[in-house]
Amino acid sequence: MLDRLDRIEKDAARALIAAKDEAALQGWKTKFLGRSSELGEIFDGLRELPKEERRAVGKRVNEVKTSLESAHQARLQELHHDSMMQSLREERLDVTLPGRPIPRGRIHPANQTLRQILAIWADMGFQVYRSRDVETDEYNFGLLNMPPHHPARDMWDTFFTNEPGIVLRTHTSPGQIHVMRERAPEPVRVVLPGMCYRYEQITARAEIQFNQVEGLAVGRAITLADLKGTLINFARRFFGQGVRTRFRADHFPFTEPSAEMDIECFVCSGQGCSICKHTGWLEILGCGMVHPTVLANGGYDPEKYSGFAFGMGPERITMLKHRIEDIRHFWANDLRFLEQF
Ligand code: FA5
Repeated sequence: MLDRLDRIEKDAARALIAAKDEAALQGWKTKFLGRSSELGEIFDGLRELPKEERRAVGKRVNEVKTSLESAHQARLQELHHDSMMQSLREERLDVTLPGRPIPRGRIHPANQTLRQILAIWADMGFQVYRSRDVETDEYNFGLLNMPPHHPARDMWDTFFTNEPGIVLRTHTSPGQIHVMRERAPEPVRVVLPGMCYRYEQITARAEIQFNQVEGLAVGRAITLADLKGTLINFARRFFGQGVRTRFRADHFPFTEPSAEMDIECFVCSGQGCSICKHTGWLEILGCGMVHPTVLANGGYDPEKYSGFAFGMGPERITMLKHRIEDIRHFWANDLRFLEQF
């Protein structure tokens, strides 16, 4: 029996060296130390041995068991250590290496201005109203006091679609009718931002696609003084408190009277330069008192209600602000341009 125990010990030692991973080690443990192992069998049979033999075998079997258990523990630690060393070797990480810069996106300069403009109007109590890009001829022109064949339609070179009577809006003004028809007879104070489309010759100042921000206020006893005061307030908030402004009479079929608003050229401080075409002034928007016919088309009685409206171009304003010489930069997607903002 003692020889048998010596043999078990030797076999186990040999097999332990061959166990190269934790799964193999677990198999080894079951085989040599498990309940149905040879050693377990000897333990179970101890009671049947003659008394004098039982002592010696009992002592030896306990020795072998303890020695196998500590050998197993040592081997387990060895395997853990090996696998840790291996992962340290394979997953080496140099934490002192400089990081790779992640390219950061930016808000498009036109949208930066658009957001700034809308934030100011929101602060002044104007709600943002989104209106559609594709319009009917009636809304883009007719309801704005330009019936078919009205010569003023020529002010807006239009993209017509294959669908008769459907156009790409040439300005945000048709949104005025949508808002009024939705809100009448309640008072209105809204701004309408969005893309406009014109079949124009593309030049340094004119694109075929550009943003406008329309404004509309309708209520009782709104006057030209309200229009001027509100727009001057906006110009001061946008361009700075000291900005000088002026209004020039103009014509739009949907406003009466109509005007254009200029700010003093900030490049030459009104002295005259190439940016302001030597006038000392820069045009920033068109405006006027809503025409009675347009008020009526919107559902308001022009005898009781009045209102003002305006339309400005964020790209042109951005050009003035950042002295951008060509509007084509806006949609050319040239990173050298965009990264400057
Ligand atoms: C209009 O479109 C009127 N609907 C504005 C208006 C609204 C007047 C309400 C009265 C009451 P105008 O065509 O001038 O007006 O355009 C207004 C602004 O849009 C211009 O001042 C300019 O900033 C911008 N804009 C016009 N055409 C272009 C273009 N081709 N490219 C870039 N911006 C343009």
